[in-house]
Amino acid sequence: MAAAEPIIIHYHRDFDGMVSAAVLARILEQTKGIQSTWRGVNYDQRRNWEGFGAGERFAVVDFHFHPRAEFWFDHHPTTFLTPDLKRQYKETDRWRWDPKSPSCPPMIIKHARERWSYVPEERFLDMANWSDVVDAALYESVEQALYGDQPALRIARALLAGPAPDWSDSIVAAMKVGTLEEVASREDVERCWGRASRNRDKALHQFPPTVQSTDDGVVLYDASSNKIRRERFAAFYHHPDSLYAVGVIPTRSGFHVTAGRNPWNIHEDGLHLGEILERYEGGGHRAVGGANAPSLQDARRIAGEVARLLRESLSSGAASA
Ligand SMILES: [Mn+2]
Repeated sequence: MAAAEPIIIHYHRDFDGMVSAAVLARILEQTKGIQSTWRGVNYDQRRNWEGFGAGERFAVVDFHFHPRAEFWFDHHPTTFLTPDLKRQYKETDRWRWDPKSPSCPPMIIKHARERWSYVPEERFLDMANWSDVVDAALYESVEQALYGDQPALRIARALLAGPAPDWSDSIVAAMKVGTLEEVASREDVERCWGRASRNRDKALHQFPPTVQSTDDGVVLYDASSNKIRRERFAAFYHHPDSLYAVGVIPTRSGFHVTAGRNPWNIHEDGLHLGEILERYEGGGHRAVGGANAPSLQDARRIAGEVARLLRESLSSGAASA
């Protein structure tokens, strides 16, 4: 009998997506004798999602549900692109969705344990734990998020300055066979990490002048200039006592308003940022929200309104307490 055709694992190109691909590739090989190759997916490929992977044998991890995927695992609440796709999903021996999982690799390992009698390797359990930290931003402190030196955090930062999109495929290959320490000490990872670290330092340095106000624990900033580098937690690094940050940032498709809760200074009755941003045709989760604006002027107005709303709610909460 001819060997079965290898399967292509399409993975979300970020730390937990890459670990997911490596873990699944190894598990399929070990438990089912299936060989695989892998490739990163990007959001543009959603446009013809129905035709995605036509004629190939494939799996999808940490990305949208696809009914033709032979194996599929995801934890994103927004995984189903249409109600019809949602109807086609049910948990099976080959598919699993767990929107409560902080990242994707732990659910793949759990599934393989329960359904395929898989006994996980220690290094994959380590990668799965770090995937939760990185994907759900469960860092101990803002200092760890920005300067954490553990192998997983070095790799995650290196990914921010990768040389080409398909570079991640070789990192997945390394994750499939090695430990985080081994992957982090690759020469190309070290080089990208160095570049990404310099970018971080520049971004942190450039942030303070973008701040417009910090009243009532809400940092409002305007980083719309494309000369400003962005670092996700800059506001909370410079303003550790703040509760929220709301800002304007440039994207490839125009200006974006982003709002985030300070993960290291959480107060009890936080507002739902995703719901607030829905009023501006955006969305998100409780702790992070965003919306695209038709113009820079609109983006600035929306950011100002969101900041005002947060401040009003915080100061009325304090008054009634
Ligand atoms: Mn991911």
